[in-house]
Amino acid sequence: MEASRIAQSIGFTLDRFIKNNQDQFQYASGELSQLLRDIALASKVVNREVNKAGLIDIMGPLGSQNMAGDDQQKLDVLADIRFTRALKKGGEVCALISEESESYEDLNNNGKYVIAIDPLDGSSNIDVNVSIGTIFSIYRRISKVGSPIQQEDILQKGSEQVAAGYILYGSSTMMVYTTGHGVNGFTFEQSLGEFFLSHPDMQMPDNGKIYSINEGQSNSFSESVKKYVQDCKDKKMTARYIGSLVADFHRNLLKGGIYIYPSTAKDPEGKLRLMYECNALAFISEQAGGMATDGKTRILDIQPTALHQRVPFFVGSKKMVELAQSF
Ligand code: AHM
Ligand code: MG
Repeated sequence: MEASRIAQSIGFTLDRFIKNNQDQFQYASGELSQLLRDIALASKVVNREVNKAGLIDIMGPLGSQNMAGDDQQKLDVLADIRFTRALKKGGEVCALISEESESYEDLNNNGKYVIAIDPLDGSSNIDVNVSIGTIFSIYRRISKVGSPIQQEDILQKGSEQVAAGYILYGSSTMMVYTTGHGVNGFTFEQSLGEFFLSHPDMQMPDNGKIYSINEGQSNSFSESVKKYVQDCKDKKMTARYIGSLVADFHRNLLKGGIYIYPSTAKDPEGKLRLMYECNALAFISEQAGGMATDGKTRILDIQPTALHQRVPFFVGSKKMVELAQSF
């Protein structure tokens, strides 16, 4: 959709926007649209839980079960349950890969899509009222609909994503997603219970002044990463690190910047997971004019070999990521 048409849609609800743009999907049968709506719905439920997170301890003594009879769970587990339930009910997804489960889950053999999700990322920030996020990647299954799931359906390269996005639970709640036709951001209006298009056709500045990396680990960075970070300091850039990937990425998407999680002594392959953390943000960054690499290879070109595979991650403004890679 051209920029002017998108600009005219500011204020559209997410539902209406998805519907109006359904013809962009290669296989426009409405299922991918429904899947995006299912994700948005589950995210509203999770948003509600996130917002009352601080009350759980206060309300805890009332009993260990909530009104639905569920045991009270940690928020990340709860978010996993909410998304899994919504996707199971929706029926469009045949297999679900989640940070919270060792193996993938078969949802519906007649579903056309595979989804990889980190239901609630930024675990260290959950209990301290700092922004957290949900990250998702959607693929079309390769095997025949109705047949059992195959390994090839599960371990697809990021370049095969048909849609990807994140939900940021921050000072406001936002959903940002792409279906390969640019990136659009929607802000949640709490009292109406709706996401509205607030950030049409998002573009990542080509260059920026922000670098985001956990410098506490710098002793174990490679020489090249150390040099790049020193270069950022020499150029008097600004360090910003929330420790919540979605929040750090979102800020850099809007303002221009680079996010780095390199290999360290503790995590030689980096800490972040290719399938449900890096691929989605790599797809979004490229769609917004940015770039994502593991230092050598384009993230979207990496063939996954395991569900929970980790990769070093450099993502953000194109010129900054190119420069980091050149080091
Ligand atoms: P998680 O999946 O356990 O939440 O870990 C992922 C998070 C990212 O959101 C964040 O960017 C990174 O871990 C922070 O790690 P560190 O505390 O090592 O800097
Ligand atoms: Mg995570």
